[in-house]
Amino acid sequence: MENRTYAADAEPGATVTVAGWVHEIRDLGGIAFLIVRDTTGRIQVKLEKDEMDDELVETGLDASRESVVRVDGAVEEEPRAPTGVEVVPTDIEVIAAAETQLPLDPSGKVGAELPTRLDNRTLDLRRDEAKAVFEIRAEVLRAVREAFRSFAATEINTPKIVATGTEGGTELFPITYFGEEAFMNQSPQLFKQLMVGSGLERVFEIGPIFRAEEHNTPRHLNEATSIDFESAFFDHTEAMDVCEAVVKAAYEAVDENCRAELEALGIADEFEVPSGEFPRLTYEEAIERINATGALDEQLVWGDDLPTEGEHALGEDVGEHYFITDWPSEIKPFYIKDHDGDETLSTGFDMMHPRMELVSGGQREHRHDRLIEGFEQQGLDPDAFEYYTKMFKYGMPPHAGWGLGGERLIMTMLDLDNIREAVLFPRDRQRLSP
Ligand code: AMO
Repeated sequence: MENRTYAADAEPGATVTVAGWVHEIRDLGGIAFLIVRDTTGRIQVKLEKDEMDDELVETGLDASRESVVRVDGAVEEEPRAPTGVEVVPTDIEVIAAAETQLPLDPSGKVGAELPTRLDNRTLDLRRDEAKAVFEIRAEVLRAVREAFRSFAATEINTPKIVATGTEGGTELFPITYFGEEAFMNQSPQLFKQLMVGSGLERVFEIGPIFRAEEHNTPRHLNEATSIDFESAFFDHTEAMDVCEAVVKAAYEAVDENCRAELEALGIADEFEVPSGEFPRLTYEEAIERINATGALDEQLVWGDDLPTEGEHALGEDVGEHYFITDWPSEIKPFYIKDHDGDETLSTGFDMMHPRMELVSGGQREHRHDRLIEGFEQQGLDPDAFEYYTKMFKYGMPPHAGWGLGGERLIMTMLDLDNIREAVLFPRDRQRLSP
């Protein structure tokens, strides 16, 4: 639309064309106000019944809520208007009329349940609160990319249709690929590792991962966004340093550039950028601390995975982002390297928010023979991964990296109850459309 002015940019004295949605009509008798909303905010359009052209006033008054309209007119100062200005119209056009029965109320006055909101995401995202989450999500991804670039990492894109899984066979979505069985990729793990042996050395990817998890929880998705990092000549501690810096960069950018969105979400005052170094607890310390809280009926012993209640108890105890390092090798994937001189202890780590796990990572096994052994120990057929293992015969440097759940980062940052709030069109057990 030529010469369109955003609501937030309308200055007194200007002649403008504004376009957006009918947010509300306030009819006070002799005078009425049409509130038009666009991506920048709202603007009041004045309708004076006795003084203005009848057809113009009627078009304005008859426009149904959420219809798309264009208004030409003069901007005047009006201290009583929500933004201190109003448009005195010379022309109003209803570009796309909305039905009077709406599936949800975009003004937010009448609340709607999450499934209704997700079924009607377009209307839902006309609400400031819902929209704010995705403005922040975009800023987080921008900041994360910038942080990776500052660490000289190259952004890559790897296949999402693959021949084999890497993160456990039960969580794979099978598909048919020209008559052959294939899968949706669970993680760019093997591809990003292959890249550290290439001339790129240090890479990152932001892309979808697919997990056929059966459980339907507020923190699991069947399609999630993974923020992956991998670097040649890094050990697990160096990978953790980058992980911490990237997460802090995301918080700092939101703190600096998303004040209006934080206000819309009602968390502007309490929003805090994590300060100081994230504590690094060993797995052994973690289970001791969980046991000491008394939160679990049974004491954890070496080799146990941390149950969700245990994670919660520890998260409350620590009270900030933290790492859990030095996991037992047997509960970490085949590609994680063991500590030199102790095959039972892995270099794997998790990075936790007090509410949940955000990241898994570690140093990788780069020695070909050991890698093959790892596959066999995990009951995987190394031959199916030959495209990957083969490259470890041609000069694969020591390397480390991690994967960060994008939605979990947003969810914990904004204190959202449900991970689905951070996805436009979530995929879960019940939801394949829209
Ligand atoms: P992992 O399987 O732990 O590790 O995944 C890494 C992070 O991705 C997020 N995540 C999910 N988020 C929402 N719904 C899901 N179903 C889901 N699954 C995972 C979590 C998790 O911490 N290849 C390794 C990473 C690495 O070692 O580099 C991996 O995929 O936040």
